[in-house]
Amino acid sequence: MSISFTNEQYIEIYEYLRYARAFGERIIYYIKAGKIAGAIHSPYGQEGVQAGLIMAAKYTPHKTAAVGTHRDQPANSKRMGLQNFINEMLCKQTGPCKGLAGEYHVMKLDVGFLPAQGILGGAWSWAVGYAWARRAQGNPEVVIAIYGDGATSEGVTYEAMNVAAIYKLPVVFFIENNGFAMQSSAEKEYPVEDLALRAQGCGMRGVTVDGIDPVAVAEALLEAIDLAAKGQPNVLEVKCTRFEGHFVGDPQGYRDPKYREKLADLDPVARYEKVIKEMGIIDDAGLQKIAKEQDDIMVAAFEEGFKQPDPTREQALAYSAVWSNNAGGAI
Ligand SMILES: Cc1ncc(C[n+]2csc(CCOP(=O)(O)OP(=O)(O)O)c2C)c(N)n1
Repeated sequence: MSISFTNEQYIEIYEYLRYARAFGERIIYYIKAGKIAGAIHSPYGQEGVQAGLIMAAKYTPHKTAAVGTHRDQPANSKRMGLQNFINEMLCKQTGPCKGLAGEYHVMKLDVGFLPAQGILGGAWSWAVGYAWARRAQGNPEVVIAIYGDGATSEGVTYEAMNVAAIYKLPVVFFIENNGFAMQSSAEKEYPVEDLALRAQGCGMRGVTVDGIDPVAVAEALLEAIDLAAKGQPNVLEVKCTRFEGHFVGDPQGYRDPKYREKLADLDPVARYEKVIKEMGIIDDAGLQKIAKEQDDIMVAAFEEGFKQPDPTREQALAYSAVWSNNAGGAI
């Protein structure tokens, strides 16, 4: 499948980069301002991946579902609606899971958003089960199963890949490799250069692309979705850099602080700004306008979220509702 984006789409990609940047920055800001409690994980620095995910999910001709991670707030929120996502993230009654799931376990099945899994690795198995079920129902959907590099070290991920390969299920195993699993660096996590190599053991195609480049991510994912829809599940690894700690407030004692000196070169937003300016399709004023618009959208959504009602005591204690149709909607 060959893809060529229009100039409008190149600008749209920039909007998603800025949306993702604003999300990451505002998570950090609101936690530091004492407005959000809990260890939230910022996608800061991984905007190239997020923008690519958003583009591919929007422009693929195939129906998709997805499972995301604790760091994919931008892509997850685009699928389920920003206000919905933020309301759930803030554990408000008006979230898709009525504030009981929070951002980690949120699901919204009517838009194909499968629940994320607190136990790393688990959601790849239910992504495969979901792909199987939807195909058996005569309504196939390609599941974009997103995972961090750390999660790929869990055994269940290989069982899931193996089952998908044997039964030719429409799944893209999407590895968002930011070089760290909490405090463990890539060298301590796995002995291979690219995690896409892990596909070989299941006879699948495995591809690695530069996750700093949103166009590369979008193109590779569009192709991966297409293959999966044709019964060829596959692995797509996107390499990026985690700019901040594992969670907001992580002091990162395990990381040489000098890594920050390299971040300017690894910044997906700055790099893409250069690209589209050189293409002559936008100037500095245009870039600033989009950056402000996206930040305004984010601030408005958070401020609206803060005003939402908390769950009542009865609602908060209704544990079984988390797994019922009342929480995320039935298919
Ligand atoms: C089976 C299991 N082990 C450990 C944890 C604790 N834990 C939560 S997130 C995380 C790191 C995940 O790293 P990665 O998958 O690379 O995603 P990232 O946080 O870098 O985006 C760990 C170890 C867990 N949730 N489940």
